[in-house]
Amino acid sequence: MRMTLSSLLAAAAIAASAIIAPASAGHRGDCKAELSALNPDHDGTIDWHEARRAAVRLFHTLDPDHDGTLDAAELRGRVGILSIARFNPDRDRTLDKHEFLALVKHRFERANRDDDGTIDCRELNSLAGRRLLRVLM
Ligand SMILES: [Ca+2]
Ligand SMILES: [Ca+2]
Ligand SMILES: [Ca+2]
Repeated sequence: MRMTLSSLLAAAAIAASAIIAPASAGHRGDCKAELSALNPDHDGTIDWHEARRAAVRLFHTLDPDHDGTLDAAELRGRVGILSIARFNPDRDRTLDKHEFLALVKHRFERANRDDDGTIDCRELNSLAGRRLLRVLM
């Protein structure tokens, strides 16, 4: 039995797809870009007022059909289906602005380890901080 050209090409394609690009290293230790985008008063930390404003802006960016809700497709890569279910008390499979902000607030509080009301660079670089960032920008 001999391999056809197409089966060789298929095998090559499978081999190529197995090579996974290295995940981006992120901005470890340096959050200048995030802080300058999210922190208009330049005090080096993000307070809830600043986070909420960024979240509202993101909500409108992610909602191109302007129906006032975000579905799983619009939230892809930012909010998983389990989180959507958890912050969706009306069970309509979408998050309206009020529900979305409740989720953002929850992530903000998780990221704010020292409970001082603001997120500093170190907190932003934590796992909880990266999760917060995904719903801010
Ligand atoms: Ca600030
Ligand atoms: Ca809902
Ligand atoms: Ca803090």
